[in-house]
Amino acid sequence: MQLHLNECNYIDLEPVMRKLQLISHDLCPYVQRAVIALTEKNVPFDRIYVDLAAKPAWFLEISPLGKVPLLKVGDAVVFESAVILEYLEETQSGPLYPADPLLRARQRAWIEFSSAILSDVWGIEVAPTREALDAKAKALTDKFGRVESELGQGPWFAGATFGLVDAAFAPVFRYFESFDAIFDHRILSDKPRVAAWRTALMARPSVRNAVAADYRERLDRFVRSQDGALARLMLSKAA
Ligand SMILES: N[C@@H](CCC(=O)N[C@@H](CS)C(=O)NCC(=O)O)C(=O)O
Repeated sequence: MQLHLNECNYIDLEPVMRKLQLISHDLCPYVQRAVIALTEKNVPFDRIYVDLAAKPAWFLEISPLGKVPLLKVGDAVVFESAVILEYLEETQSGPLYPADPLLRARQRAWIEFSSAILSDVWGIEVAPTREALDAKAKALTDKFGRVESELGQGPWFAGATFGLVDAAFAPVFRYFESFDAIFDHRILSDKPRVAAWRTALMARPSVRNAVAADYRERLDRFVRSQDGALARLMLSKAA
């Protein structure tokens, strides 16, 4: 379908009218960001899962970095979760960013910050030694100190309205359901605003339903498979 603007210009509406496809992995927090935003905006989409331990040729062909998520819009591919969030914001109704450019810029920056947090979280999952794990826990404690200072009265990052920063941070907190059961990390201790935000996020239906019902077992299996310091703590807890 083409929308004619004048004699020689038109916008091709085909891609935006086709059902979106999200190329996913069952544990990926960056995928969850996109799922949450799509759900909040009531956008129908198909989810296609890829085995990242044995990436199929079709996936390697369309994923420049060999990573998920990918959003397929017709034949076009959008990669990088933060860019996918931006694209959804620009093309779908139900705004998840404020209108003010400065507020938007600051929210984009906090989404970037959540990616730095996810990187430390990954460091905890795969840390080979207790020292490496403790270093990542310390880095996370400091970063969440920053988040505590930034948060207001809630319930969401920017106050009364759920937004993209919430979608970006929610998958971070999901890890803490596992971490809390494994070791006394104290990363989120003495941070009442972070604690309240976490509770609100984990109760949000778009967040709860962004993963399969057995996500926790799958994550625990993954941690065990890494055979690192966290896996050893997990085993000693179970013994
Ligand atoms: N910066 C990327 C990170 C995505 C990412 O790290 N995805 C992981 C899974 S959670 C992945 O696909 N890893 C496969 C690999 O690195 O080989 C984004 O925000 O989309």
